[in-house]
This record gives sequence, structure tokens and C-alpha cells, in this order.
Amino acid sequence: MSTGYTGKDIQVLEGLDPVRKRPGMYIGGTGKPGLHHLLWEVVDNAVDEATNGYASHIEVILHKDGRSMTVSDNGRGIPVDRHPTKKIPTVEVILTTLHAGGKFDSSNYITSGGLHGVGASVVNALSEELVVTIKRDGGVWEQRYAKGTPVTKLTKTGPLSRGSGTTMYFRPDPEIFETLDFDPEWITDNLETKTYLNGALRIAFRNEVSGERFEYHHEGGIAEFQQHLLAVSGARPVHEDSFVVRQQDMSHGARVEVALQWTEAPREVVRSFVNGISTKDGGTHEQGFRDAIRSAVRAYMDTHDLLPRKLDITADDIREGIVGIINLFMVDPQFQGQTKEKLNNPEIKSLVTSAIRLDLEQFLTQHPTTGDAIATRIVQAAKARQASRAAASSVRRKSNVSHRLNLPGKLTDCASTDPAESELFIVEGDSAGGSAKQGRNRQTQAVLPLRGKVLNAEQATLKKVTENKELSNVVQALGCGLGDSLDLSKLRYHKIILLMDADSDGHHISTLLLTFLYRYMRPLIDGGYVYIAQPPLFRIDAAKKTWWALDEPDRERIVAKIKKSHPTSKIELQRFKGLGEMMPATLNETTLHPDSRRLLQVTIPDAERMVTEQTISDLMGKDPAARFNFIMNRADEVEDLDV
Ligand code: 1YM
Repeated sequence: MSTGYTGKDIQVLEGLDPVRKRPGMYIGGTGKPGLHHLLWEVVDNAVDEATNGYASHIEVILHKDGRSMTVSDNGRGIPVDRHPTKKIPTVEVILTTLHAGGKFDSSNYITSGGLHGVGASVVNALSEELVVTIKRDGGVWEQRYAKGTPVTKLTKTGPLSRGSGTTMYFRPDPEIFETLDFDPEWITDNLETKTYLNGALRIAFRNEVSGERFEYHHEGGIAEFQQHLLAVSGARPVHEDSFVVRQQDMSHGARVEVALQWTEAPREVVRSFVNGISTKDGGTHEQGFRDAIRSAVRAYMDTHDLLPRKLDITADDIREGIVGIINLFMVDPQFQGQTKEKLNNPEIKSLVTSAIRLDLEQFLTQHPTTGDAIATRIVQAAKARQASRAAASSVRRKSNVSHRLNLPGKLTDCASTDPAESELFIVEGDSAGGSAKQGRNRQTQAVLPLRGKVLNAEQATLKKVTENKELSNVVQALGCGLGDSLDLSKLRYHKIILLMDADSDGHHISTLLLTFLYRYMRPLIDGGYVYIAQPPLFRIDAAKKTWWALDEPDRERIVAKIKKSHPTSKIELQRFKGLGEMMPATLNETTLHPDSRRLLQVTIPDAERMVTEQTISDLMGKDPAARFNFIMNRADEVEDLDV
């Protein structure tokens, strides 16, 4: 080896092999979320340095290629001294040893958060190139790596003029990742959240692709964060002052911060964090938080005689409409779940409950106007739930009576009764419905045309929703009921495919339907049953062959290819104005037939889950053509695309 490393060091370097062999084990996957996970690891190390009081500024740069990042902080700098046992610079140990600074125990939990530098070696292993620059110990030090292996020694590149800190440049490895492009929206969202969770921290983000620069600093901390969430949710609060509490003296050296407010919205928004890291799948701290809310509010309502006699109030009623945040700091968090985003320390639940419950009850008692407004809101939720249950069960009755008797008249059903092979195409308009009916496979493909207006489910009550003809046709055709009483085992089709024109009307209807499914039939989306069909917009004929293009860029790409391979041949272009214009056979070949069609599967990836609430509220009622934040996943016959 030209770098002069000994056999002993190579053994250390082999330590990263498992990361490259099974990247999913360390970063959840190799798609877009996995790619961004690399960035979060590096940012978290810099934020840790700030949380520990050593750094105040972090800068993040998305480079011009859109595929490489630099993160720097003004902290102490990763140690560059010789590691006492490994006999190489400490920074090299950090970057080439799995879980340096953390630990990996046999029960398969990765222990991290508050433990410095755990993820840096994973980032290194999965980067085509990584350069670390450290200002510390009187010098500027630099070392380069490729795919986790050092390609230079740690070298002093100059004297230290002033300050200290760590800078890391990395470019994720195309051999590992399916997608390489960083998403500036994901980045800004994540960075801004970090500054809400640490009021003293300043983060600058420079996007060299767009030339933009952002600076984040939120002195108000999680109280300000809660107000921000409230603002983006668009929900109207039912009381003015939020409940904010910082509990410093919990046992086990833990502390917790909470901000909470009730709104009129028919849902609950809770964001939870451990040591400033998002726990999207919740966990014991979130459970403790929920328990505290239930028991404090119940106690308040009890003592003030605010509980109506004939109405039972559930924990869900109590939490309906809350917009809340919990951030827990603790020493040895244990994470669990697919992407290790669920806190699993059992002792935390009651610790959090007892840290918050009394303060919340006291807050309500000291602010009786607020307390009464919240109590009124909760009683209203319980009453609405009772009314909804009645409405939902009437829909369910209708769709259950007999397997087929109660199907909507507009549905053209398939012959098969096996949900696993059955597909429902929800089509816009009767004329497109006609083409689809003729072009489909009668055995497995059913068609439901929608004509009337689809209700915007975002602001409507369940009762209104079930009264909407088009939506109730959808519910009846699917057969599984909706809301709390949805029963997936009764779902009549395992592929529900929205087939709309590729114009803004079609897009609007898709959006309305997806909003409805998200709000009232969410398990269908979570279960991966919902798809969007991709009818072509253009037909291209040349050299006695036919191509289909989804959109203009697709068309240009195909035309360019044809010009190259058939330079003399005449190219004919046809643009479809709508699905109804397409011959049934064409529709079959391009859009319906499983062997040749392209489908987008509608999923909500974890990183998007938290912004989806906002996206949906943002989208509905304002700009129907606004970009959708549902992200589409790859499946066998399925293509990756944002709508
Ligand atoms: C751009 C990313 O990694 N900053 C960073 C990392 C470390 C320190 C400071 C640090 C920590 C400690 C002592 C300590 C790390 N240190 C280690 C290890 N920014 C970035 N800034 N001195 C410096 O925790 O005691 C791992 S990361 F292991 F050496 F302590």
C-alpha cells in the first residue's frame, strides 16, 4: 500500500466492510431517505458539539453537483492526537471504526444520540470521497478517504490563525445509492428543526445549485417551534397561551421540554425528539407525554365538574386537535424499529408522565379560561366521535350487506372475487371511463368513473364526506369501510389505481382523492394499495415503430434518440388531450396492462411523514396544481416519480 499502513491498520479498515455490504442495516435503505441519513449523521455530530456548549455556528453547503455536501462547525474539532491503543490519529479511528464512541449491543439496538461521532464512520464507508478538515491543536489538519479507506495520512496543511472546528465534505457513493441528488427542501426542513430544538444554535445553509442562502436561528426554542407548527397546520387554536414546560430535575439525569396547545383541527399533531433527534415512530417518551395529557386533563375536568354525565370521553377525544412537541434529553437512549426512530427505554414513560402531569394540571387550574376552553373542545370531540361512528357504521352497513348487492351503479366490476389479483381503476369522467371499460382485462380490472365534484375532505366532517356521492361510491366499491372502522380484510381490490388526465383538472381530482384516502382510509396508503396510473401524453411514430412519452422531457428524450438511430426517418407526434381520446387498445397497452404500464405507488416515506400533514393542509383549497409531496416508491412494475 502506498500510504504506508501496516497490517494492523488494515484490520481496522476492514471494520467498515459490513457497512458497505449491508448499508440498509445502518441507514435504513439506499434510496432517498438513506442518502439523506448520511447528512443527518454529520449534522448531528456538529449539533451535538453545539448542544454540549462548544459550538455556536454550523454551516451546511449543498455543492453545485447537487450530490455532495459540506458541514462545518466552530466547535473543538475532532481530536487529532494519536489514539493511545490504535496508534493512529483519533480522527482516523472515529472515521474508520464502526460505532466508535457508541456501542452496538447484542439485542440489536443501536445506541446513539448524545454519544459523539457514532455515525461518522458509516458516512465515510458509504462515500465515494470524504475530506475532513480540523482546526485544532495549533494547526489546520486534513485527511482524505475513499469508500471508508484513508487515501492520505492526516496532514497539517497550515498553522492555526484563529478559531477551531471541524469541516466534513462528503460525496455519497453511486455504487451504493439508487439516487444521489440531495433534496434542498428536506435539508432546510431538518436544519430549521435543529435550530428550534436548540435556541442558541445558528445554522446557515448555502445551496450552490440554486444560489440561495438561508439562516436559521430560533431563540424561542420549542415554544416558537410549536407556534410554527400551529401556523403551518392552519388550525385555529381554542386558547391563547400554549402550555410550555422545561423539567430539569428528573431522575437519571434526564430532562424534558414540552410545548402544547389545543386547536379546532380534527386531528393530532405531535412531534417528538430525543436529544434533538426526531423520533418519528414515537416511543416511550411520547407515550408518557400522552398519558400525562390524559391524566392531567381528566383530573382538571373532574375537579371542576366539567365531565358531562352521559358522555364517555376517551384519551383520543382529549388529545384531538393538539399541536404539541416533546423533546427529551437523556443519557443512554435505546432506539428500536426499522429505522431506529422509536425510543424504547421502558423507564422513560412514567418518568415523562410524572414530569409533566402536575405542571399541566396546575397550568389549567391557574388559567381557568384556557382550561374551560380545552374542556369544551374535548366534549365537542367526544360528541363528534359519537355522531361519526353512527355515520361510518351506516356506510359500513351499506357496503357489507352482501358482497355485491350494494355496489355503486357506476362501478363496472371485474369477474374475479380474489382481492389479491383485483384492481380498481378510478377514472375521471364518463368518456375516459368508457375507453377504460373497453380496454381493461375483464377478469381482474374494475372501473369506477367519477363525474361529479369530489369533496375536499380536508376541511369537511366525516358526515359531509359520507354524504358526497362520488366519495361514497369509492367507499362502497372498496368495501372495507372507513375511519376507525376500516377493515382491510374486506378490501375488494389490492390495487386502487387513480387514472386521471395529465392536466391540472386531473391533478386536482387526484389530489382530492388522495387527501380523502389519507384522512379517512389511511391504512390503504400505509399498506401500499394506492397507485397513480401514468397515461402517456404523446404518441411518437417513426420508422414504423411507436413510442409513448409521459411528458415533454420524456418526449424530447425519445425524439432525440430516434433522430440518432434513424436520422432520415420522419417523426410524427400526436398529443392526447385526454384519456377519452385514446383508443381502448392504446389505453390498454400504455396504461392498463401490467406488463407495459407504468404505475406510481403512493407512499409517505418517514422523512416526509411529518411534513405531509402540512403539505395536505397547504395544498387543499389554495393551489390545486401545487407540487404533491407524496413520494412514489419503486415496485416491480413501478417507476419513481414525484407528482
Ligand atoms: C462536521 C461534523 O463532527 N464535530 C465534532 C465532533 C467531535 C468533537 C467536536 C469532539 C468531541 C469530544 C471532544 C468529546 C467528535 N469527537 C469524537 C470523539 N462535526 C463534528 N466536534 N473533542 C471533540 O465528545 O469528548 C467523535 S466526534 F470520539 F473523539 F470524542
